[in-house]
Parts: sequence; C-alpha cells; structure tokens
Amino acid sequence: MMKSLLRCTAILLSLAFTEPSLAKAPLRAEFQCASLEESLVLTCRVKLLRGQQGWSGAKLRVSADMPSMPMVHRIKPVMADALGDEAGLYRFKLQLDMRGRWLIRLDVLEPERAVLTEVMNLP
Ligand SMILES: [Cu+2]
Repeated sequence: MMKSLLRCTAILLSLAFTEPSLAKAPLRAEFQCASLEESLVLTCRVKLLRGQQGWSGAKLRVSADMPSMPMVHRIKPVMADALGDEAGLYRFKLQLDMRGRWLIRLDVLEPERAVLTEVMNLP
C-alpha cells in the first residue's frame, strides 16, 4: 500500500537569520515521507535536531513548491503537529497537486526563526 516510501536523512543547513551565536549547534531536520499509491498527499515525520538533541516545543509551518515551476503551484501551508512520544518529532500532511520534484520548506516560527528545506521526489 505504501508504494512510494521516500526516506531522507540528509543533513540540512539552517538558513537561520536570527541566531548569531556560534556556540549553538546548528539546527537540522530529518524527514521521512510517504505517499499512498496514486495519492498526492505527502505524509511526513520530521525530526528536528539541535546537535544530537531532539528539539521539542517548536512551532513549524510547512509549505512546498516545485523548483522547476516557480510560481505555478499554490500549495496551502500547514502547521506541523508535535508527536509527544519522542523529543523533537513532528508530523504533517501536505496536499500536493502534481508528481515530481518538490522543495519542502520548513519555517521554524518559534521559539526562534529558521528555515530548513528538503527536496522530495513524488514518483
Ligand atoms: Cu509542477
């Protein structure tokens, strides 16, 4: 049933624009996404990490765009939900409107601002 299981544990660079402190470990996110057969709904878990520590309590907004088709898609942003069973674990569901290569954008809104991105292929 889970036809396309997209796994990604890439280390993402935080495009942080508020934290000048070099003492802080970088923020990163590990995505695990899946879509049901024929479906354009991408269901993801994301683990937010500060160094090796799961980072809980963040407010996360998720959106997506196709790098190859800028301004064409209008994907409704969603807020991620915290999954209480593990520190730093969140989940979200994105309704996409096309197969192909998507750039998932994670906006960390609280307690500090950062942007994390990940490329996902919806085959
Ligand atoms: Cu497109």
